[in-house]
Formats: sequence, structure tokens, C-alpha cells
Amino acid sequence: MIDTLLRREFPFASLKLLASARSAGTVIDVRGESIPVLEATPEAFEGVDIALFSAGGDVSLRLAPEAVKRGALVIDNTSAYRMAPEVPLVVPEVNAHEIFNHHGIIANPNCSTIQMMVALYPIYQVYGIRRIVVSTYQAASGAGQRAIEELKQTAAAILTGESPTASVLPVSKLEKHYPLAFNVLPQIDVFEANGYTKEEMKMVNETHKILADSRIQVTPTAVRVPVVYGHSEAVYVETEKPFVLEDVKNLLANSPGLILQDDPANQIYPQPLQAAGEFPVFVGRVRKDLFVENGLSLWVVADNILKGAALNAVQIAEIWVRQEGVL
Ligand code: 2RA
Repeated sequence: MIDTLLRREFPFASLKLLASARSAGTVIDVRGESIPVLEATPEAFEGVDIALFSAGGDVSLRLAPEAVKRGALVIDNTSAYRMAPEVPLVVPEVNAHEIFNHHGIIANPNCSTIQMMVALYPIYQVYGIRRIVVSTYQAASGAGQRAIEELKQTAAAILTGESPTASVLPVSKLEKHYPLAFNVLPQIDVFEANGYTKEEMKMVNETHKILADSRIQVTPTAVRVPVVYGHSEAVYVETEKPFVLEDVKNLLANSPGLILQDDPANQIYPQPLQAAGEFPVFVGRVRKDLFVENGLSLWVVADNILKGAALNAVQIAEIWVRQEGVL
């Protein structure tokens, strides 16, 4: 988050770093200035204009209202408020106007939904979308630093002939764990009663809320793959209106936040290793279904930590600052 603020040259006059009591006292160097990390208490939000929250849903539920009470605009990176009707759920390339309908809190969507929305919104606007079938290939970093460490440890164990042990993935709070190295785990977050995981249901519900269209039939399968940074998605859509493939490619090539990387003859297509550390969403392998009249397949890749989290939050803050002259 700090890195993104600096890379985007966000116009902050001062930066306050808040964390749990355990992390308070650490000093972080920002632009050559040593900034102490303070404990996140309700009073700590006094004088804060914009509060970027990314410390888990419980912390957001406890402290976001305190920050709002003290005059801050909260941009929340957790799932705590995403589906609350009075809280806008914003992907700036799609529904930036919602930023101005907030009541103190704006929610940042889940990473896998954000990149899919950036890629699909131009298509939705021009052709309409009836149905989305999406399979994700999600990086370990989506499950946190411990998951990254576990991926590296399990890979090292297998490569040296030891048996890998896992205690974090697929879901740290559950009892059963499986190694991710040289493996693929079709479970991200806990299962719901309908057989879908929470991550998959986020893709359904958040798509409906962001596009303000709950008629779209979304069928997701969310999968963790042994990649450190960068989520990939195989997205299949059925549009309402017929399309010409070249027109769709041109549309995607000229849409905000998107880079078209689609040149099969030269083996050009998005890859997480190349997308890691980058701000845009990359789209490629754009092709027409062989059998279904309005069927279209896409391959969508983005840095889940940047566009899927920090960058999207900072973009929301940028728009707010620009329009409101807050700072
Ligand atoms: C994941 N969706 O990749 C999560 C992170 N928000 O597990």
C-alpha cells in the first residue's frame, strides 16, 4: 500500500501508519522519512482524511466506524462491508461514480472479481453479458505471506526428496492442509452449503453489485496454483448481442486499465510472472466459441496484490481527492 502511494505520487501531506499493538513501535522508512507505526485505536484516526484499511475484517468492523466518526473516508480492503447495501463497492474503471455515494466507507472488491470486471466491463457495455463461466488460477500471495513461505518450503522439500508438510493452505483456520508446490488446490476459502467456496460466491455476488445487474449468470471455480504473485483467469462469456471478434479485440485494446496481449502467432499472451509488479490488467487469448453463437473466451491476468488490492484502493482515493479537493 505504501509502495503504491509512492509509485502513484499520491498527494499526501502526511502519512500515519497504524497497526496492532504487537506491531506498534516498528519504524518504517517512507521517502527517507522514518515513520513510527502507532497502535490503531479509535483516537488514532483523529485528523485523518483518508484511511486505507487492510488488516482483516474484524479490525475493519471495529475501527472503520470510529474512523468515519472522526471525519475520515475509509477505503476498506477487507470483505467486511462489501455487500452492505449502503457501502459502494468500486472498481474505478467500472463504477467510479459510486465513490460519491458513500456514507463514510467505500469497499474494495475481492482481487479475483476486480480483474475480471476490468476486462469484462467494456464488453458488458457494448454487447451485454448473459453468462460468465470463470476458472481462476490464483497465486499463493492471495492467502498471505505465510502461504508464500509455505509454497517455497514445500517446493524446496519436494526438490530435495523430503515429504512436504503444510499448515496454512488451502485455508489456515481449517484443520486439513495440503502442499501447494507441484500441486493445484480447488479450494479458496471455506465451502458454503451450496458447494461453492466463499471466494467463488464473492465472484458471483460482487459482480452483481459492481455492475448493478443481478441477472448475469456467474459460474466460478476458484483454484490456487503454485504461483507467488498474479492471479490468472480463464473467462468465458455469452454476450447478449452478437460480436465481431476483431471489434472485441479493438475494444479491449482501447479500454481503461487494460492491456491487450494477444498475438498467438508470436506466442504473446498474459502471464503472471510478467504481470507481477505491474498496475494494469492484461488480457489475451481472445477467441470466439466454436459452437455457441455469442460465446467468447478470454485469459485475464493481473497482480493480485496491486490491481487486486492496494492499487484499486489507492485509485479510489485518487478520484475522491481529485473531485473533492480534500487535501
Ligand atoms: C485469495 N481472494 O486469493 C483472496 C485474497 N483476497 O485468496
